[in-house]
Amino acid sequence: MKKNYLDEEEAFHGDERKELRQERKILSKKDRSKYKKTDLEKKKKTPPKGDQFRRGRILAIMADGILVDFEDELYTCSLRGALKKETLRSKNLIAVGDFVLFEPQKDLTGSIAYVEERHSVLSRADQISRRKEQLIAVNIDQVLITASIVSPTLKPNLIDRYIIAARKGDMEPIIVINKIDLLSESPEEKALFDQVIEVYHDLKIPIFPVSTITNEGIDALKKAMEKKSSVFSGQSGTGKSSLINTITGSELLTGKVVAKTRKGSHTTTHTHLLPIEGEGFCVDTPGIKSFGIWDLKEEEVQHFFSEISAFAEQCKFPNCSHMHEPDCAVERAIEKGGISRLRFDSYCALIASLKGNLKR
Ligand SMILES: Nc1nc2c(ncn2[C@@H]2O[C@H](COP(=O)(O)OP(=O)(O)OP(=O)(O)O)[C@@H](O)[C@H]2O)c(=O)[nH]1
Ligand SMILES: [Mg+2]
Ligand SMILES: [Zn+2]
Repeated sequence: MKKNYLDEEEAFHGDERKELRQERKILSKKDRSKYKKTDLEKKKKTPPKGDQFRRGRILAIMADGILVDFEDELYTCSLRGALKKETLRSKNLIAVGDFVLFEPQKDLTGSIAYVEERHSVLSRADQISRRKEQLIAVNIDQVLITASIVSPTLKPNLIDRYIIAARKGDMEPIIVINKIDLLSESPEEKALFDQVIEVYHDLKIPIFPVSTITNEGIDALKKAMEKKSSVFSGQSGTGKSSLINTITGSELLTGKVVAKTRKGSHTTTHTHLLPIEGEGFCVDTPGIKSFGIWDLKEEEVQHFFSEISAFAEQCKFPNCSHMHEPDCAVERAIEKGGISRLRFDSYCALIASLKGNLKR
């Protein structure tokens, strides 16, 4: 049986139940943990001094250690005990893309003593408990939200969730529609493709139609990645690893899309960072099934759907949910085409999923 893509991370970060127990214990000792937390934060701001430390970047987190790059030499590192205690609040303390101070050994192992402050964070709500933030990659400039129309079938919902996660984490969202070579066969799918292009074009979110088979659009995408750090995210099978191979000439493993279900086979099992030509980096991530946005409140959602909030000002009720109230300007705009049905469906699904979370 194929290993679940999260297994490697789980193996590294330890038993979920144990973590939850520890978290509960900490919450019950609120005052002490508050004291402890500020203490740790203070410690975090002052990097350790000494000639033994080197500044490296985390390329990958594997079951057997953290891969740190220092001047093109790769070190397999562990975390110092003092740092480990902090993992109790977020699921993982360190992430791919982190800059760290570590003490290297001659056998290319090392221990990480300090994690630098991050300028951006891509994270999700932890899949199992939803009560922890799971870091995907950090210190990244842009999220390349990778989708395909036909195989796998498009999930507009997922695109909109990634856009919000990117903006919350201080990154630019960019949409990549891969496998456009498959479009010519179906007029319906072509119509959906045209609609998607128009929707995000109107929202001024860059969108790149590409194909690794015909190489259409690849040069334009390459240009957008120059001198930037980019993370490829999206469903399994959309071609994230294939795109990275095409762009960097690397030989990452790629996998088949199951014909019957049109779903990818979770080929990439862990997140890793690699350099690209012309001073940039890119990060490959495992395809995901669902994406919960970390720390998103229901009342915040509308703010991330600018076209909906623009019309909402004209609704009769200031707290209109746009789902059943009379005299709703959003409803009118959907009918007249001012708001796309795709986006409104995403909006409703997101609100519904947040309500579901609250109940639990
Ligand atoms: N027709 C077509 N197939 C493509 C294209 N790009 C990638 N593929 C195929 O799509 C399948 C999945 O590609 P991957 O690169 O493994 O997809 P991924 O997004 O990395 O998937 P995970 O690692 O499972 O998340 C492979 O069989 C690729 O050959 C494309 O532009 N057109
Ligand atoms: Mg992959
Ligand atoms: Zn309304």
